[in-house]
Amino acid sequence: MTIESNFDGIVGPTHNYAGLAHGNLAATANAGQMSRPREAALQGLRKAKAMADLGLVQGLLPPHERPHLPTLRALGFEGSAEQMIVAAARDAPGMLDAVSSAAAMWTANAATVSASSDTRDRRVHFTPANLSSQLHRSIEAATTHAVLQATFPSLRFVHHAPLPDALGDEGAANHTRLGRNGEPGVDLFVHGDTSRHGRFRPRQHPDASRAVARRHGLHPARTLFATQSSTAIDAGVFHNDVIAVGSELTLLHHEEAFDNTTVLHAQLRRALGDDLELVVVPSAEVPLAAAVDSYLFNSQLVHVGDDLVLVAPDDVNRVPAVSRYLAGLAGGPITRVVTFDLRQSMRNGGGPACLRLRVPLTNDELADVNPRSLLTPERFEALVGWVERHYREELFPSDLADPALYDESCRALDELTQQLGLGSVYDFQR
Ligand code: SUG
Repeated sequence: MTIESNFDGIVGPTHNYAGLAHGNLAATANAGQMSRPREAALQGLRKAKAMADLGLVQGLLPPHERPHLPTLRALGFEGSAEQMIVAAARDAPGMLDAVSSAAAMWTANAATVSASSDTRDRRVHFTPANLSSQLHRSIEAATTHAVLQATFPSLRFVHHAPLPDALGDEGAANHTRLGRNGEPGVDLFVHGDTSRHGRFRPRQHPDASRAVARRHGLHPARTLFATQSSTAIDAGVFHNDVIAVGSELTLLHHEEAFDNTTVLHAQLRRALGDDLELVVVPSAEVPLAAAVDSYLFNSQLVHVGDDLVLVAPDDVNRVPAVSRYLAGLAGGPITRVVTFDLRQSMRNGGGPACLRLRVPLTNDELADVNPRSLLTPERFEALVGWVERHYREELFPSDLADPALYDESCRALDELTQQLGLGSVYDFQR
C-alpha cells in the first residue's frame, strides 16, 4: 500500500530577503529586510520533527551550495571564489543575489513525483522542476536532480532530466494526487494561461504539465489538467499550492482558484466518485487577498488516525476572516488544525506546504530510501546542533557580498552531506 511521505527542505545558511520572486507578494514586500538564517532553519526542522512525531514518514532534503559559483563563472566572473564574489557584488549585485538565494528550501518546487501505483512501469517517477521562470530558481534543477538520485537510489525509482527551459515547470506545487489509499490515484496538474498577460506572468506552462504526465506514464483517464484563474495569479497566487491543497479524498480550494471550477468538479467526481469531499472556501468569507496574506491554503493536509489534520502557518490566526473560517470547520472533513511559526520562510512566500515534497511510497520503496535522509529524534538533535554551529543569526542582503559566507556555507554543507550520507552532490565537492 502506498503512503505519503514528506521530504522537507532544510533552510540554507544564506536565507535572505533580496525580493527576487516574481508574483510573490510576501517576498517583494520584505525585500531588503534582515533575515535570521539560524531561526529559519530551526523553524523548518521543528515543523518537520512535529510531523514525524505525529507518526508520519518524514524525510529531509539538503540546501544547495550558495552562492553558486558555477553560475557566476557562466556569467563571466573569473578567479577565486573571493574575487568572483567581490566583483559580482560590485558590478552585478542582482546576479549575486540570484546565485545566493536559499530558495531550494521550498521543496514543493523541487520536482513532480508520481506514485508507483499510478505509473505504467510501476516505479516511482521524479522530474526535477526546471524552475525556468526566474534565474535564482533555475539554478536549482541540476543539484536537485543529484540530491534526489542520492536520496532515492534504487531501481524502484526513475529519475528523469528536467524539462527544456522553454516550458516552465515549477514541480509539485502545481500537482496534487487524490484517491483512496492503496488504489491508483488521480493526478491533478494545474497550469497558468500562458496566452494571457496580466499583472504577473504565470509560471507553469501547460505543455510542461502534460510532458511530465506523459514521461511518468500516468494513465490518461486518471490524469486531469486545470487552469489557474488569472485573477488568482494577479492576486499573488504564483503557485497553485497557495490556493488549493488536496489529500486522498479531500480537495480544499478557494472559490477563485481555477478557471472553470464546474468542469473540474465534474471531472473529479467522475474519476473519484461521491466519496470525494470538495471543500470550497467562498470569496465572501475569505477574500483572495486574505487567503494570500494568511497562506491558509499553503497548508499540509495529513491523515493521523481518524483525523484529517490541516497543518497551517500560524499567520492564519492573524487574519480575522481566516481564523473565523477555521473556527467554523466542524462537521466537515478537516477535524483538526495545527499551526507552526514559519515566519522566516513565510516572509519569502513559503509556508508549510512549500517546504515539503510529497513522495508516495510503498513499504518496499521506503526501505530503499537513503536511511539517513529520514528524520529520527536523534537526527533532529544532530541537525539542531549542526545549525547552531554553522548558521549566522542575522543576514542582510548586503552581507551576501561577504566572501566568508561562501566558506561558512560550504563547510556546513560538506558536514551535512556526511551526516545525511548523501555522497558528493555539490559542485564544490567534485
Ligand atoms: O518561488 N520565493 C519562492 C517561494 C516558493 C514557495 N513555494 C511554493 N509555493 N510551493 C518563489 O517565489 C523568494 C526568494 C528570494 O527573494 O531570495 C522566493 O524565491
